[in-house]
Amino acid sequence: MTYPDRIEVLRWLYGRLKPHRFLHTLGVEQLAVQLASRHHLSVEMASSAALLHDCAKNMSMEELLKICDKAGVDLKRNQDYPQLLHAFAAPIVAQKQFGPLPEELLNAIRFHTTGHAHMTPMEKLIFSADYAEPGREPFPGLMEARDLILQDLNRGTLLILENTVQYLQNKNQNIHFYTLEALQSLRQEIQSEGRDNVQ
Ligand code: DGI
Ligand code: FE
Ligand code: FE
Repeated sequence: MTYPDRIEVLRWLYGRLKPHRFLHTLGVEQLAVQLASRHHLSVEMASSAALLHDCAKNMSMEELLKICDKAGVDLKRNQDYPQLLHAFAAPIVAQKQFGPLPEELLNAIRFHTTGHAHMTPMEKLIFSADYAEPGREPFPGLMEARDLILQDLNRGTLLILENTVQYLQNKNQNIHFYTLEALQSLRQEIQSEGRDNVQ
C-alpha cells in the first residue's frame, strides 16, 4: 500500500491549518507512530492517518455542512455537534487532495473525535493519539492515559473514552451517540478478553 508523500502532506497542511493546529498534528503523528510500533500496527498508515485527522479543522461551518451533506452524514442527527463535523468531513477533504485512500485509514480519521462501536486497532490508535499527544497542555489524567495506551491499547482507549464523557458531562454537553456506543462496545470487548484469559 502506498500512502501520500509525507512532505507533500505536511506542505499542504502547513498552508491550511493554524500554527497551533499544525503543531498538534505533528504531536499526534509522533505518538501514533510510537503506538503503531509498540502494538505491531502499520507505522505508515498511522503516520498518514495522524497527519490527515484534523485536515478539515479550519474550514468554515458552511463548507463543512456542504461536504458532510454530500457525503451522506445525517445533519439533523448531528445538529447539536458542530464541533464533530471536521472529523466526518476529513475523509472527503483528504481524498480530494491525495486521491483514494484505504478504508481503514479513512475510518480512523472519520471517528477520531467520537470513536464508535467495534473500533479497529487503527481507529483506537488515532483516537488515543489525538487525546494524549505530547504537545497537549497537561491536564488531570493525561499522563496516566498516555502510559496506559502504550501498555494496553484497549484499556487506554477505554480510559480516554471515560475521561472524555466525564469532561463533557462536567461541561453540561451532550454526549454523541457514537461516543456512548464506543464506550459500551469497548467495555464488552475488554470483559470478553478477561474471560478468554481465564479459560
Ligand atoms: O480536533 P481536536 O481539537 O484535536 O479534538 P477532537 O476532534 O477530539 O475534538 C473536537 C471537539 O469535540 C472537542 O471540543 C471535544 C468535542 N467532543 C468530543 N466528543 C464529543 C464532543 N462534544 C460533544 N458534545 N459530544 C461528544 O461526544
Ligand atoms: Fe479533531
Ligand atoms: Fe486533533
